[in-house]
Amino acid sequence: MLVLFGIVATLVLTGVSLAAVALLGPGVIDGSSGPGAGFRSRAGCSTPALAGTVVNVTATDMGGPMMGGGRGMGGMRLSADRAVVQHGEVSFLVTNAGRLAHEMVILPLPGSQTAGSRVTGGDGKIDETGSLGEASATCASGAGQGILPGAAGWVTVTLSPGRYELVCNLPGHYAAGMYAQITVT
Ligand SMILES: [Cu+2]
Repeated sequence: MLVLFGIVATLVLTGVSLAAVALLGPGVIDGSSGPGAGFRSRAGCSTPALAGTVVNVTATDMGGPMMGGGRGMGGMRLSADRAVVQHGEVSFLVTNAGRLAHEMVILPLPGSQTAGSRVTGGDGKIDETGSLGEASATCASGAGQGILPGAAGWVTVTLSPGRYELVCNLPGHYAAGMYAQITVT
């Protein structure tokens, strides 16, 4: 009887814990600091017709309790739906499918440098010198305060043949894996 009671109690407690995680999880996540904190809007954006070749970029993150404090951030990705683009006018439509604010900055890759090899500074960011443009505004073109979760941002640039790196340069995000490489032919 005692054994049975113990099993039942364990099951009840487990159930309570899971329910607590399910209920409190999102609240804890949204209580974080940083760009987009407190915004839970999943409203999409009506994007305009974009000029030139359109590259769809998706920003994702795992969310979860690890994201606070800028430490232990993993599982963040920036992915493009094409790795090769013809030179000329190129539009990047960046959709934030994550739970944090993100952005996309276009940087040329010098020499044989590969994406993801830039050094992060003490502020958690990489050097953006030489940026050719960025999509970091919510439901708008160009630079802004970050693309909020569920929203999109976009930018149109003219690219010469070469290799480029798309990065999210919010603190810690590049080091957490937010970069993608594209080749312009
Ligand atoms: Cu990011």
